[in-house]
Amino acid sequence: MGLFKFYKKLFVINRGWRNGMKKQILQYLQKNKGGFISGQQISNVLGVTRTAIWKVISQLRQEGYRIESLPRKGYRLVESADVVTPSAVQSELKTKWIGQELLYFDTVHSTNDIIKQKAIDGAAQGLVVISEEQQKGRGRLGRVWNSPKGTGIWMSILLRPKMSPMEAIKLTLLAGTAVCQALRETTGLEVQIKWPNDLVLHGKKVCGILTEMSMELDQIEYVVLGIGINVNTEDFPDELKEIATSLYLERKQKWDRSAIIRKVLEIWEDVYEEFVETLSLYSKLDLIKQYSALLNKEVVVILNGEKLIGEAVDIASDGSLIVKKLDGSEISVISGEISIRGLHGYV
Ligand code: BT5
Repeated sequence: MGLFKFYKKLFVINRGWRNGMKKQILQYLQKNKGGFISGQQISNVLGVTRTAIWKVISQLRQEGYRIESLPRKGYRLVESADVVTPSAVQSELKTKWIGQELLYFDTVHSTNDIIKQKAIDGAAQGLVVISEEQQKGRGRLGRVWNSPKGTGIWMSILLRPKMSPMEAIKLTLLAGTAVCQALRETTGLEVQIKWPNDLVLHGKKVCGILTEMSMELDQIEYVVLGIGINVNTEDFPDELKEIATSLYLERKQKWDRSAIIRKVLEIWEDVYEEFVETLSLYSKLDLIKQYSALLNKEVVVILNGEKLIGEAVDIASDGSLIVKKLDGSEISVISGEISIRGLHGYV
C-alpha cells in the first residue's frame, strides 16, 4: 500500500472512530439531559481521553447543541439543536440496517441523485442521504420540489428489493403509509394519505414521495425512495401558499427533525421487511384506507390526458384506487398513471 493510501485509510478509520465516539458522548449527555456529568465520568465509561471528549464537545457545539461546562462539575446538555447530522439522527436510532450508514450534506442538487450515484458505485441497501437544502429538489414528471435550508426533511433511502417492477410500484404507497404513521406518532397531527404519493394536512400538502427505479432486463437494480417533509417551514413562496403546509404551520410549534427522521426510518424498516417477505399489501390495507384523504370523496382523475369525474370508493389489495364513475361503472387506477385533484380545493 502506498504511503498516501495508508494515511488516507488511517484518516478514514480515525474519522469513523471519532464519529462513533461523538454519537456515544451525545447519547450519554442526552440520557443525563439537564444534569452535569464530569469529563472523568465520560472518560471512564467510554475509555477515551478527556482531551478527546473536549474536542467532541466543541464539534457538537458547532453543530448547534448548547452544552454548558463548569469546572469541577463537567458538561451539561442544555438544549438539543434542530440538526439532522449523523450523530443527531443515529444517537437513538433503533433500526437494524436502514440509516446505519448515513451521509449528511449542507446542500445538494437532489438527495435522490446522490443515492443514485452511490448505488452505481455499489453502496449497500439501507444507505440514507440527508441534506439541509436541495437546490434542484424534484417531484414527479420533472416538477420542482421546494427544499429550503434547515426547515424540512429532504432525505433519500437506497433499497435493493428482489421483486418485479410491478410489485415495486407498491413501495410508494407503502412508504406514504409508513411516513404518515410516523408523523402521526411524533406529532399527534391527523396526517392523511392523498393516494398515491402525497401526505396532506387539512387539504394541503405536507409531504411528497418520489420513488425512482433502475432496472436491468426485468430485474430491479435499485430503488431510490425520496421523501420530502415540510417540518418547520414558516412561509411558502406565493405559488405554493394555497396548496402547501408544514407541521409548524399546523400547530405553531417547532419540531425536532431528527426525532421525526428516526421514527420514519424505524417504521419504514418494519413495513419494508414485511413487504419484501410477503409481497402483499394485505396487512397494511386497513391502515391505508383509514389514513386515506380521498375515500368517499369526489375526485377528478386525469387519465392519459382525459378528465374523469367520479367517487373514490375503495383501495384494492394491489394498491390501485377504485373510482366509481358518474354512470355507475367502476375503474381501477394504478399508481403512476394518473394525477388526481380534489373537486374542491387541492384534495
Ligand atoms: C412529489 O412530487 O410530491 C415528490 C416530492 C419528493 C421530494 C423528495 S425530497 C428528497 C428527494 N430528493 C428529491 O429531489 N426529491 C425527493 P409531485 O407529486 O410531482 O409534486 C410536485 C408538486 O408539489 C410541485 O409541482 C408543486 O406544486 C408542489 N410542491 C413543490 N414543493 C413543495 C413543497 N415543499 N411542499 C408542498 N408542495 C410542494
